[in-house]
This record gives sequence, structure tokens and C-alpha cells, in this order.
Amino acid sequence: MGDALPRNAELAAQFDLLADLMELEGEDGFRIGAYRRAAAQIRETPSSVAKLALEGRAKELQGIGKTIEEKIVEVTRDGEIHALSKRKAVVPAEVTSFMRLPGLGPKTARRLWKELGITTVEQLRAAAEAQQLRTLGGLGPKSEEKILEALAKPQAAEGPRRVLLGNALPRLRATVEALAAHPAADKVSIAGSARRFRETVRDLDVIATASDPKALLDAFCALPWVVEVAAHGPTKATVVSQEGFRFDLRVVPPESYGNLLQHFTGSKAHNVALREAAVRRGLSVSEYGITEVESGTVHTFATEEEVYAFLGYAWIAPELREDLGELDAARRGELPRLVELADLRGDMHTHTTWSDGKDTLEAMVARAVEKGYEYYVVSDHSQRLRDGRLEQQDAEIDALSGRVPLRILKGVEVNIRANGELDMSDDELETRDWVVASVHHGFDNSPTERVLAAMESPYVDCIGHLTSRRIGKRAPTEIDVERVIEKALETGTFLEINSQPDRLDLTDVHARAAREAGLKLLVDSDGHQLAALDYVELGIGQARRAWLTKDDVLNTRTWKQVERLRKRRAART
Ligand code: DGT
Ligand code: CA
Ligand code: CA
Ligand code: ZN
Repeated sequence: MGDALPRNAELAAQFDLLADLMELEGEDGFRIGAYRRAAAQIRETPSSVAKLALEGRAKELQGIGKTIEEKIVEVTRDGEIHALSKRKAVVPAEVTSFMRLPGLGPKTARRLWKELGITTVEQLRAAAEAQQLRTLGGLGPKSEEKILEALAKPQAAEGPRRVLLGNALPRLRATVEALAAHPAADKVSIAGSARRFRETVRDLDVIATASDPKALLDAFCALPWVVEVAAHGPTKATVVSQEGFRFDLRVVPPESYGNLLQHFTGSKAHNVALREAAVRRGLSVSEYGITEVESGTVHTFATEEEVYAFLGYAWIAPELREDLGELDAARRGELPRLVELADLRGDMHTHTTWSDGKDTLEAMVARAVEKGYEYYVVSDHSQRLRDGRLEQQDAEIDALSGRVPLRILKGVEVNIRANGELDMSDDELETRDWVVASVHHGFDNSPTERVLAAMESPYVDCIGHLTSRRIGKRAPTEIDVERVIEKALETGTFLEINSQPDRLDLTDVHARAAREAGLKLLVDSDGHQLAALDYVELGIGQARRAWLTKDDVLNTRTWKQVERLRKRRAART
């Protein structure tokens, strides 16, 4: 694996940093966007982009032109994009880290640097403590507080890099499939945080049983997408994939497969609680078996069900294993019957090329049919449906409707303006079968009041991606989720779990609070391209982490049932 070519993750990080530094230096314009799009494309490309660039073929990728390809070649030759090296020499290194603090983007980082002369994290802390940041327009006491809080956390700027589960899952599945197909393999399973469907994962854990562990571990280290073998022993190995994902494989004896799968699925908190409860009953639980402390008898189990049953619990779905009440519920036989992917009957938030989607209405609907949906809401962005385009889209939907075995619903995703108004007239909203209202700008500008106001509209059926967070990029707004849930119940508005890998918004915690308050939620893809319709798998994972049952998810119902449950509009009753 002596492949010296830079990995896609490294290339993408350089383009993102270049874009950030340009913004920090006060530039704007299309090049910044182009670099960010290139970074995203590079990250998503399954093969080595550096290799493609050297062959002159990176240009064939969407969003990558000649200039960007040349920059990739610079990285392969000199280790860094030349423009990036130049800019790094100008911007103080620590100023770059300001951008990663909550509420601070490149623009504010620039002003701290240029207007207040702050160039180090220490100076930033001192200025926040001395309440000097509020002298900058746009920053207030709250920002100072947030910055101090973030700086107080260890690893504020650097932290171990977690990756989005949605980005890593395809590669994880391919790995499991390749291992399962190996002649030496017996059982192969995902474990760890990925099996629990956490939104981000530090590394990807796989456990297996094998007739020949060494052969399986060797095959694992030689998978085509492996670029680095970090560790390789007789029972486990750690490798890094082309995208920079870290994989752990453990090959374990078949007789204790259940014990090991249970152990390596975690979470650590769940395991600790499980062990403590066992100790009180004279049992010692380890990854290899359960020991009766008094007699020393060891029990090993081939399945997880047997492990939990021996300890007096019903089997607990991995998504619930966070020590948040699941052990008590499992002991009492009161675990919820969790919603499943197959329960979804429709997707109620999707896009097409009529707004910023990448695939056509017809193609998206065809994929929805393949997915077995009964209904499908087309909800393009309102600002792209002005000047007669809404009616044109409706005509296209009407023409398509007769030809597909699925009900296409005419929806819209309407913006919630800074003053809480919607950016589409009531007359137009009235023509919609389903209305999603979302905040898309001015995120920190009274988000609670704006969303509450939108829910008062008789036409708004659902609020999209409530907190506007982008995992790893934008912190959630300080929206009062409790008040929003109350208002949702009061007005008959629904909330969604948006399944985009970097949104997953509502979070598991918020979704669970909504369920406990009695609110039904939707699991939507917010898909902007064909493959993105599959993201509902992540949303369902999040729903399960929130203890949601089929009944708690609105779009497990038929469209008729949905119609009966949603709010009444004067024109529709
Ligand atoms: P991650 O990788 O940070 O996204 O999260 P996990 O949960 O995959 O954590 P990881 O990869 O460090 O370990 C996999 C599982 O192994 C973890 O979920 C539970 C188990 N485990 C790891 N460390 C400990 C520990 O110190 N005590 C116990 N009881 N279990 C542990
Ligand atoms: Ca892990
Ligand atoms: Ca691990
Ligand atoms: Zn959307």
C-alpha cells in the first residue's frame, strides 16, 4: 500500500481550506463556490481523484475543470495546492481555526483579525472575556459566551474527525459484502456506532467468524479501496479507505459470536450499565462470555438474543443501546416496536430540476415507484416556481400522473422569511396538496418566532429541517424546540426528520421529545437526486434512535389517512 498519491479526503480538505481562506481574505465570487463544489465532488468520488488527475481524466467529473485538475496535480507533485500555500503564508494559522468555532464563519473571523487585530486563540479568549467582541457589529454578549464555551472544551478546534454515517455507509456495506463473499468467512456483521445508526462515526467496526481468520484478515487488508494498513494482527486489523474512513475488523470464535457482537456494538455507556446490573446479580460480563462469579462457570452464546435473554432482557435493537432507559424497558418487556424502513408508504419532501434538484421530475418519480411508494410529494423551492412555473410544473405532474402506479402530490417547499411570513401567496399555497415550510436564510434571526408564525398558517403542513444544522458545518440555531412541539400539536402542523446525512434534523433527542409529547413526525429524504431518495434509511435510523414506532411516523400511513390527520384549510374541507 505504498501508494503515495494524496487521498480524496486530503484533496477535498485542501480545496475547502482554500475556499475558506479566500473568504477570510474578503474575496467572494464564483471561484469560492467552485472550490467547495469540487471538494464535495472529490469526497464523493469512489476512486482516486489524484490518479484520475494525473491521467488527465479528473475533468470528466462534474464540477471539476481544467484549473481544478491542475491544482490536484500540484498536490500530487508538491503536497499542496500552490494557491493554498501562498494564502497560508498570509493568514495567521490560528485565525483559520476561528472559523470552526460556533457562530463564527470566515467573514467574522476576518473582522476579528482585521478590525480587532486578533490573531491567536489566546487573544480571542482574552477579548471575549474582556467583553470586547461586542464592539464588532453582529457580535453580542451571547456570541462571547458561546466562543468562551467552545474554547473551554478540549479539542475545540481540532477534535478527532468523525465522519457522516451517510457518507461512510456505502463503503461499509461494500466491505461487509466483500468479506461475506470470501470463502474463509462465516458470519460478518457491522458493529459499533454504525450499527447503532449514530449520525457520525469515528471508525467503522466489523466483526466476523471465519474458518481461516488469517486469510480473511489478509483479504480485508487487500481490499481495492484500502490505501493504508494501520494495524494487522492475528485476530484484528485496522485499515484506511481511499476516502479516509477507518475500518476495524475483528475475527472472533463462533461460539462467542453473540457475546462479541453485543460487546462491539456498544455503546460503551450501554455496556457499562449492562455490566453493572449483571454484577449485582453475581454475573461478570465480558466480550468473551458471561461468568457466574461464585462458580466460575462461563457461558458463551452464538447470538445476541441469547446474551440478552440470559441476563433477563428482551433483545434490544442496536439503535436504542445508549443507556437511555432501554435496559429497564427491556427487562420489563416494554420496549417499543420500532418503525422500519419498509413501513414508509411515501416521501413527503423531495426536489427536482424544477428547482435545485439534479434529476428530473419523471426520473425521481420513477425511482419512487421502484421504491414501492404509494405516494410522493414533489416539493420544489418556492422561489424557483414564480412567473407561471408553478402551473407549468403542475401540468407536467398531471401529464405524468396517469402513467405511473403512484400518486404524485403537488407540494412546495416555501421559505420562511426573516419576518416569519411565507414567500408564496395564500392563493398559490391553497393549490398545494402538501406544504413544507423551512428557514433557509437568516438562521439565527429569531428562528423560534418565525417558525411559530409559519405554523399559524392554515396551509403549512410541515416544518422542514427545524434547526437548520449542517453537521460539521453549521451549528443548530437556538430554536426553542419545546415551544415548537407545543405549537405543532396546537396547530396540527407536523415536524420532519430530514434524512440528509448532514442534517438529520430533528435530532434523535428532539424526535424523542416530540414523540413523548404525542406529536407524529415524518421521515423525509429531502432528496435532490435519485440516489438521495435512499437517505430515508438514515432518517429511519434516527427515528428508531428516538424510540419511534410505526404509529409515530405519519408517512407510514396511506395518503387517505394522512389527509384525515392533517390540519384543515378553509378551501379543502
Ligand atoms: P465511534 O467509533 O466513536 O463512532 O463509536 P463506537 O461505539 O463504534 O466506539 P468504538 O469503535 O471505540 O468501540 C466499539 C464498541 O466497543 C463500543 O461501542 C463499545 C465497545 N467498547 C469500546 N470501548 C469500551 C470500553 O471501554 N468499555 C466497554 N464496556 N465497551 C467498550
Ligand atoms: Ca466505531
Ligand atoms: Ca473501533
Ligand atoms: Zn428541501
